[in-house]
Amino acid sequence: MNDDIRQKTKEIDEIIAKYLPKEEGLAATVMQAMNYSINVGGKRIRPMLMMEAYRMFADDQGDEVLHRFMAAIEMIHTYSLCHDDLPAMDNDDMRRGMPSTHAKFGEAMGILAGDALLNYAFETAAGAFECAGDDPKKCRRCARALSILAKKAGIYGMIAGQVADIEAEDKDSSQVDMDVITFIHENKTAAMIESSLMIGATLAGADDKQVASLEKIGSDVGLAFQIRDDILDVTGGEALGKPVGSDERNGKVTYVSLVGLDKARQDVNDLSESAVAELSNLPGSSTAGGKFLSDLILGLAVRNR
Ligand code: GRG
Repeated sequence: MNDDIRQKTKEIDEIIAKYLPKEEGLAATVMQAMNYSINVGGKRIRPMLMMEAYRMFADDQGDEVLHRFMAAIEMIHTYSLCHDDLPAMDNDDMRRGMPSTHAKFGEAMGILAGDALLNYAFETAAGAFECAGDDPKKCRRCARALSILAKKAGIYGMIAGQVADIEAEDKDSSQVDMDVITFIHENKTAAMIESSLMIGATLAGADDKQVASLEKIGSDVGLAFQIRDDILDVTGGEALGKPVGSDERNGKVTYVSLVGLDKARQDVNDLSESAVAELSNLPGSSTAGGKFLSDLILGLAVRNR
């Protein structure tokens, strides 16, 4: 990790920490489980993409409105990991190199912590309207951002991808072709990455065409990110936090099992280059935010964790 990324990650951790619940009262256990699952680590890619997309289109560094959405997207991402690790889903006891939430707090609390993170994400994001005050332009941007957040995490986004992924596990492997795998990746993984970039730009006042362009960039980056994840499952990576080769052991059809390692690596490269090319057409691509984003996209293509 380079110093720039380390510094940004620290900045994001401090922003997220402002919005985490206090562990108090009779429901303190669920708050402990929420905070545990967020604080146990994570690369903070989604809030990082959001922050830099904002900075590409705005003159300022972003205020509480942006910060609330950054915290919200990480809460939704963390909820999805909490639930994905549950016995009914992937049944993983380890996440980010530590016991997963249900392994540490029990299954019921693992379910509730995920539910609570999803709900608290929207509670946190809705608080942005208070910060926008009477400014109609800011309120309109908040409303658009909230709608992107809800849609991309829901049945036309991440949940759709998870449903298709779970159903694919019970299918004969011959029925799981590239169309199915692409649908899963586009929704389970890319939707939240698209949402991060789109929300950052929306809050900064980007127009519809620019936001659509960021959606396309997010789609390419998201697909590349997931293919890289599948590659790392085969080749191993530094501090992956989960056993290597789990997809193959579980008989899972993945991008790599369909096209092979070499083509998968090439596709990660092509998708990342295409995202950077699209980014370079946007105003703001030569700002600090724009440059950071293109470096980040190229860095994610070769990530080892
Ligand atoms: C339960 C609705 C629901 C969805 C679960 C996100 C997800 C969908 C499942 C997790 C498993 C997985 C491999 C998802 C693909 C996206 C992905 C690679 C997530 C991991 O994201 P990172 O690498 O995680 O950003 P960190 O730990 O760095 O935050």
